[in-house]
Amino acid sequence: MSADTFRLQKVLETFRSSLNENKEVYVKYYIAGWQELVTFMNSLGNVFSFISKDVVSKIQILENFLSGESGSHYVTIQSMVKYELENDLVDLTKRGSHPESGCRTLLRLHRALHWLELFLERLRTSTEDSKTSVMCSEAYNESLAQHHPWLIRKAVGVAFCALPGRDTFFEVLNAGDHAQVVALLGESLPLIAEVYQITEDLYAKNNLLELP
Ligand code: 1PX
Repeated sequence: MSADTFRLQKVLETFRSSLNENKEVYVKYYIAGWQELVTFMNSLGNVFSFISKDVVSKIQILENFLSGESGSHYVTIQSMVKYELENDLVDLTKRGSHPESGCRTLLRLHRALHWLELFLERLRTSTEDSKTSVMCSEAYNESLAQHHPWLIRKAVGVAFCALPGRDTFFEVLNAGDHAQVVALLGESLPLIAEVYQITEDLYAKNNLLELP
């Protein structure tokens, strides 16, 4: 199997590696998890490329910080938030001199992680007649949609209609038969939920949940 073949297992592993014993989240593995999901989305077809382009550009922004001269401050989400806030590197109320801070960029991925959690939980508990497009859009309406303008919501709705059916979807997840995928999802979801919750609490504590 080539290195760029998507496997659900790899997503799980990267999110697992992203948490250290102090419950800090490593930016490097967090974005590696997203990179894996982008590979998956690309395999679903061109309708999704406007979504993966946006994710790729956000991964790139964070990677640039990580490999830049202040890179040591960007090792964990916790150190990034502390560093950017202490040095006034975040536009807090409207976009100004720091339109692409690490904090606001990661917040977009963080909100999308919530969508992923809700969607995968639906997939895990779905039955034969469940529709992926319905599961996706329900999860979307409960999470990301609240942060997207009308035009994006429309475009996303169109993309959802192009999703493969449940059986094919299970197959492209590339993690064995249905029962194995369901088991792996059961294992992955608490991890994803934990990474999400730690980030959510950190952002809430610092009043960063509505960054422009
Ligand atoms: C285990 C496999 C499950 C499926 C994995 C698929 C991963 C999907 C990841 C979607 C990530 C979307 C990130 C969106 C970030 C965002 O909100 N960006 C917007 C705001 O950014 P800005 O810099 O302007 O403040 C931006 O405007 C968004 C543009 C593109 C639309 C994003 C739509 C997200 C829909 C989520 C559902 C994806 C369905 C994938 C099919 C499985």
